[in-house]
Amino acid sequence: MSVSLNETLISAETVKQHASRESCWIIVHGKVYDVTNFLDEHPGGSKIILKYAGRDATEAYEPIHPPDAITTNLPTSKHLGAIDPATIVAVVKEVSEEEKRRQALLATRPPLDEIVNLHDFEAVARVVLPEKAWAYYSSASDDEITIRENRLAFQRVWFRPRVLRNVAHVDWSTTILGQKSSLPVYISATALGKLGHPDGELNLTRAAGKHGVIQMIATLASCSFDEIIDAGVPGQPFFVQLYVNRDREITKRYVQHAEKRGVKGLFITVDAPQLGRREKDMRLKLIGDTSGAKVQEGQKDVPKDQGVARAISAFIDPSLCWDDIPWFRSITKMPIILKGISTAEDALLAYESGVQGIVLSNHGGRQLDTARSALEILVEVTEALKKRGTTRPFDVFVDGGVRRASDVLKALALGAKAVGVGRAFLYAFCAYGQPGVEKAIQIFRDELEMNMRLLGVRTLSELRPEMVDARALNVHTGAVPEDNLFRTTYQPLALAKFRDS
Ligand code: PPY
Repeated sequence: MSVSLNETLISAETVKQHASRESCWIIVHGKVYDVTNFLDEHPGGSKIILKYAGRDATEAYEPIHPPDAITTNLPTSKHLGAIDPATIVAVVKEVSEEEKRRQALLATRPPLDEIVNLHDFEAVARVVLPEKAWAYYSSASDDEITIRENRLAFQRVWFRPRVLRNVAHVDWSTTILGQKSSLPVYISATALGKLGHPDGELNLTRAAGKHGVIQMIATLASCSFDEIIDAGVPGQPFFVQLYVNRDREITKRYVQHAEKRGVKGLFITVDAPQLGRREKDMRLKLIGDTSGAKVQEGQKDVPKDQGVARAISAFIDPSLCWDDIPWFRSITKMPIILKGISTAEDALLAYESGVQGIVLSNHGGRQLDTARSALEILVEVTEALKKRGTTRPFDVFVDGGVRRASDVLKALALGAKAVGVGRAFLYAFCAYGQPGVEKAIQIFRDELEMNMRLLGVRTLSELRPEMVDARALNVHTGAVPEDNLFRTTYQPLALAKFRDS
């Protein structure tokens, strides 16, 4: 905690006297803020702030806000000063039973060199993550059909390998939006990284910088945008994912700041005008709330069963539409990519709108349930774009369910430029920090090398649609061998629970 010379010092006792809806002060990172007028504006609702009224809220604040969220959202007149260090009574924190259990599990996790595939990270993360973090990260919408289909779709595509092609040397490097990438894979945006690891998204940044992989920074990352960029090595390329704010000035500032800091691509999320209902997340929030103290009756607040994500998504603008694209073009020169396209019709509209590319995505199965997999959409999009005839560069990316280099090669053979991987990298750092992410990158390399040799391609440009048989892709029935690793990590949805009597 740093206190500057001319800063007002406020005693802990004084802060404690402002512990109500009428006057609500909180401490975050050693600074005292008056959040009384902000209570009803807080995207997560007032209740959670009131729980920390008159005391230090840093621990609750940290995982779900970038460090500068409070300073940028509160007028400076509400920045009251620094907490007087002499008045802080050391709080001996009781380690919760869950935390003790977690620490014990972390100590017995498999050593990193026993991790051989990306499913392993998920299996470890599921055990060592705090319950809320696992619920938030792993959940998908409604019956979670799409999240499972995302995996299954890859298994409905079969390889048609070529042989005797001298594959002594294979090279899987590529360029993505003009940026060199050591893999045809980029790290896709996932939010709230500090729920799962104290360093949050910086684990991704450091590993990506070391291994020449591109990271897409999430609007709702736990680490601030600048913290992430500053953690990069000189010249490290980044993309940024954008949730469009109802207040377009905020969006404009964010986008232009990203461009100024050298970000190489703007990925606008277009599949989330409202956040999907993720029941694992919602249920846990419900249980948590009923055991907590009733802070305030009858207050204007977010419904208590919304889950972590829905609670903080109110700022996202549901009125975003095709007519807005020229405005985005007018505020930035970064390539614009629309993330969350699900049909050939919209792919063509995107092309006509002048953007530089699209991500075929169902948001990791977290938005419209029973939406199709990106791979299935890819086939119709590639065909539609070919039929139309494109006369300028227009890149098609896919994401969702990628766990193997073979998945990546199938997508590239069917016309994708590169593939986004979100959860697998997230689970890698939740389980093992930065070394986990590095290991995940290494696994992609090893699998790419083997699969490219066995498929008979030396460079990614040698991949052809004829190298896969995708005829079964849009057949949504039929038996296929079971993916046992995925099946054992997949946590089935839970039904309503009786209260303990
Ligand atoms: C998601 O959870 O799917 C996200 O895209 C991130 C997010 C987190 C919180 C609110 C809205 C979106």
